[in-house]
Amino acid sequence: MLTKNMEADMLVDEIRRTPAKVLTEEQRESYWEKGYLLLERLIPEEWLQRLRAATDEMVERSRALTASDRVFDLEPDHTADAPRLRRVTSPVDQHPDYWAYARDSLLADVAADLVGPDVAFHHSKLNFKWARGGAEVKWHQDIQYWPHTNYTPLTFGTYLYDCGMEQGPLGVLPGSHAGPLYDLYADDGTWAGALSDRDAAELDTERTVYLPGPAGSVSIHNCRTAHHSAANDSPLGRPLLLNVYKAADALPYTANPLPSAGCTATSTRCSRHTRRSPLRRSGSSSPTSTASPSPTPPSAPTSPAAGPGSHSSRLLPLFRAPDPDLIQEAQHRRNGRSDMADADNKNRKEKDLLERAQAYLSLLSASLLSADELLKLIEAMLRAIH
Ligand SMILES: O=C(O)CCC(=O)C(=O)O
Repeated sequence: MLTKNMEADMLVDEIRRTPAKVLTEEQRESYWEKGYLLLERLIPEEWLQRLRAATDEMVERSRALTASDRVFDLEPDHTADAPRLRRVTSPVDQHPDYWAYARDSLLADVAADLVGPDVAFHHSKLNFKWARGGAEVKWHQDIQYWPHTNYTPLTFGTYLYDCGMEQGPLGVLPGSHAGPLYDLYADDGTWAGALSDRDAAELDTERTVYLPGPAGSVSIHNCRTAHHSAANDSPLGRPLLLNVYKAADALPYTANPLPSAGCTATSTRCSRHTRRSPLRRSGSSSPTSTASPSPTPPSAPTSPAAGPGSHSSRLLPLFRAPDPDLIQEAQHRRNGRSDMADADNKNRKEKDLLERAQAYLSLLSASLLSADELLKLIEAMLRAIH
């Protein structure tokens, strides 16, 4: 029987066979070993200027608000004159430059270096950590928020401005991605989204590595890596743009907590299957991008003759058997959501199921998933739901 570690090693061996496009071999070995990376000054000034301008627009828009809504999460003392934004949810839906960045910047290529050539976008958010009091983020792992069929999801944090130690940079625990999955529920069974104080006290936090960096630096952490960030008591804010990607065959067990209206669940950038699963904005009738297809590796199957299922021997090692821990997590989350009685939430759930069905079908038609794998996935989903 394959153990989880053997599966992870097989996955990494598989990815190693595709030469990296952006990272050095040392960098990707370091990510696989430690569960994080910091790429200083990765993002060119041109992108930073576009992202900063978009971010200024978000702050301007927030001035008109007196309470948080589904997009803008405000600190309690937010006012029109002195805005204090905590977070913009799914910024890719709020400004085209955030989506352009998620789609066309180097990030997806870096993701491909780490999780294999077929990469999908999952969600984004813009965390501000405003000057003088921007709040601490407690220790947590990400995968419990959005359980998937494997552990390839990874978060990229782009610093739009310089971020020193005083601004509350991300802090990660090296190697924790290979350690236990922690319970992010409070003792009374409610979702806390963070380790209990008891579990956090057991972490070897002396080993924490903080990831400050100049503007344009990008931190990357695996979805199992334990991480946190301290409060920002400095006079400078810390806008951090977070984009989550995953291997295209990592499929969600649960609804996306930050579903994006603007980009469909089929927003997949596949270097081996270039253009068969095009990037598409919902509502637009044609693919918006033929740009930045990654060079097709010499051994890659490019012929349309490669029909559904023909790549399953490549994909099988990546496609794990449903993980009992994650199924349990999915059940917890389903129970947590069962009291979402209002019609709005019901519609969102239905929309999400539809999007997922579309995503699975597009993976099937792009030959990223065999019919057998699709069946296994549906069975796993049904088990998680019932
Ligand atoms: O904004 C931060 O400092 C932390 C963000 C984070 O931990 C997360 O999004 O998972």
